[in-house]
Amino acid sequence: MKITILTLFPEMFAPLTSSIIGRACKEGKLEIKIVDIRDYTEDKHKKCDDYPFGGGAGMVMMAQPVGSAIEAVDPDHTARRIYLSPKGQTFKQEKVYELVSYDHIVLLCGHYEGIDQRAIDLFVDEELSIGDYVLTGGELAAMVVADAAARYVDGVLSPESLVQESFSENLLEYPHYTRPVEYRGLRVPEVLRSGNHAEIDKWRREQSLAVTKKNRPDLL
Ligand code: 4GY
Repeated sequence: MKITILTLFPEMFAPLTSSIIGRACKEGKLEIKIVDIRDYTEDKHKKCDDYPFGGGAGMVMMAQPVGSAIEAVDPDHTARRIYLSPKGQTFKQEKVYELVSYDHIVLLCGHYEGIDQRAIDLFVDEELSIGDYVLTGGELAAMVVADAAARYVDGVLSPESLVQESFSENLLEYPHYTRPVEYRGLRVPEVLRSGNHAEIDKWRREQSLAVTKKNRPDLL
């Protein structure tokens, strides 16, 4: 899978070169390409934003650099082109499964007040929001989408890590414990040290149900 990220702030994506995602890229399982929209402006001063028609605060990203950048990275429009914005449909796990079915996804990051609507109308397939809050730019949202998709690419995570998720589908996860057995007076639940796997499964299921009921009753 290839993920291309279009942004005016490429330096914000340094975190994707480390950790699990960074390793997957180095091993060739995943390709993440960060592209600077500014490299595609036709303005002699490399300008990529301008004042909004109709007035108001802030600046608007110009259609030309955005359009040229998208056409350069996906000339035959074979990629799924996604704009990150609070106006989009909410990004959920089902969308993660859909995205990993594409060979190439392009994540477009807006900044300032947003992107000239004509670039979105002409070049974008869908608009996604990672949640109901406003960020200073789409970069953090693009990282969320890239990270969530990357963990389903073959060989990025161990198969065991992914099996557990589908097993407990639509419930929140049970609590996890590791050594030591006692930390500041709190002991690991006895059942987890019993070796009785039927009892352990039952306890974990009960814990999942309890935390879901408390924090996310809408999921039940
Ligand atoms: N929420 N989900 C989000 C965001 C910032 C103005 C367009 C979000 O995805 N993106 O808050 N983005 C805005 C800032 C330009 C992007």
